Amino acid sequence: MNKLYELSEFQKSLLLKGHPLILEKEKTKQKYYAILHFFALKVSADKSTAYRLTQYRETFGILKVQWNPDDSKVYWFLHFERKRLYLLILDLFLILPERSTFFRAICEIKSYFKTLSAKDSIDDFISEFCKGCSDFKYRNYCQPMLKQVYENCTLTNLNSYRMLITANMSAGKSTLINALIGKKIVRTASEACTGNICYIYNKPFEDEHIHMLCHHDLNLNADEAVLNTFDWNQEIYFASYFRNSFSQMHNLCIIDTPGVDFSLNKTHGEITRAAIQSQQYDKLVYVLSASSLGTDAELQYLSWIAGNVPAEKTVFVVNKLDKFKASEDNIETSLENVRQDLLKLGYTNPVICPVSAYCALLVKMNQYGDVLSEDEQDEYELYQKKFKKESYDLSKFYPDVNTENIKNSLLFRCGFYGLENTLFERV
Ligand SMILES: Nc1nc2c(ncn2[C@@H]2O[C@H](COP(=O)(O)OP(=O)(O)OP(=O)(O)O)[C@@H](O)[C@H]2O)c(=O)[nH]1
Ligand SMILES: [Mg+2]
Repeated sequence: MNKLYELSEFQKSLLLKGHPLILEKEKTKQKYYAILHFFALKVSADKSTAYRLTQYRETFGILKVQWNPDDSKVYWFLHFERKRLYLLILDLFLILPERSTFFRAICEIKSYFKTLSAKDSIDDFISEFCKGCSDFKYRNYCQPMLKQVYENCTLTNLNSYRMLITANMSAGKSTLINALIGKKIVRTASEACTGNICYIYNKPFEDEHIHMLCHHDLNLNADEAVLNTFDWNQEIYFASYFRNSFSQMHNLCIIDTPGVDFSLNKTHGEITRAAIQSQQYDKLVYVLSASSLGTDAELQYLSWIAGNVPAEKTVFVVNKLDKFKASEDNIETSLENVRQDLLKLGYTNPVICPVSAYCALLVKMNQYGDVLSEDEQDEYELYQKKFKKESYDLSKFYPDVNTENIKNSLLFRCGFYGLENTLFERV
């Protein structure tokens, strides 16, 4: 991670839809925004601060800033608009890119107060708000932003859980990651696609903003156009809310890696092997494509993994099972063959999870209201029919999963709920 950005700040969510100022008069918004702008820019010339301020300005509907605060106006605001002072502190916490800049802004605010007790009361407020329990007079007024501060702080305090995804080329690593997140973030393609390590962190709540950091370039709103045109041969970091029922239990990082057997570019394999040997991760997810099981390349790489990664950290995912033809292939037999190959490599009780990652991605996109393209809609409808059939139902391979609410759901029947359960619940 680029040293300029603390991880927790990179993962911060911010949603301005319910900001208390939206309901205030035009003049009040102008004044509040000018003060916010004044303190934020006093301590940070960062691009991300400028972007956050624009978000506030647009939310408040301010076309032109008309109020220019001098020292006496700032003094008046801080002393006589008490409830807005607390809101200002919360907003600065959400806007500023590092804790140190936030505390510098607080020092600036405190310099407008003479008495020690006034300065202390600001410190008390700050030390309480991260715990979400600050009981102060204007709590109701500040609640929408207080809740966001609390949720951001909570994520930082959760245990970190890192998962590295590896496979040969085009097995569906990136699709599997998108399915875990429930959005199309990392690029997928039928030819060699991921060219370097990509880290994706979760955010505490949905704010519809994907953060992207590459070298020193931070983008707090990476839209589809950016994601589609970006050069995936560089190391890159993302943060986004994960549409995953387990994601709020951990501070998550999923690591995507290039396929190791891309014969035209040997560095892909080298990058991935180096990452597997040097990175910290709690689980390694090895993806096998059901349409090319048992190849030499597969057995070769599995053997390298067996020699380099502790068995208890490794989960095997057999992907693309939607491609099986019920008349020609047998899922049980194929999974048993995979198990036998793994036993020969020394695994005693390998965890093998059969899925269709692409189906799971479409299910989540549909469930969260994303517009599916015509092709995606067709495929989604086909999957609905396919996984209803007994021969395709992958849920039977997850007998330990508690199924009460999801028994007949497509996410369960395409194996993905069982996989998520295996990856996250038993951590
Ligand atoms: N039918 C089907 N296709 C899938 C599934 N998962 C991935 N694919 C397709 O397989 C191709 C490769 O998927 P990627 O996710 O890009 O594979 P990858 O392993 O990340 O590839 P590299 O990064 O190039 O090594 C894409 O065309 C995906 O749409 C699946 O579950 N079912
Ligand atoms: Mg990929």
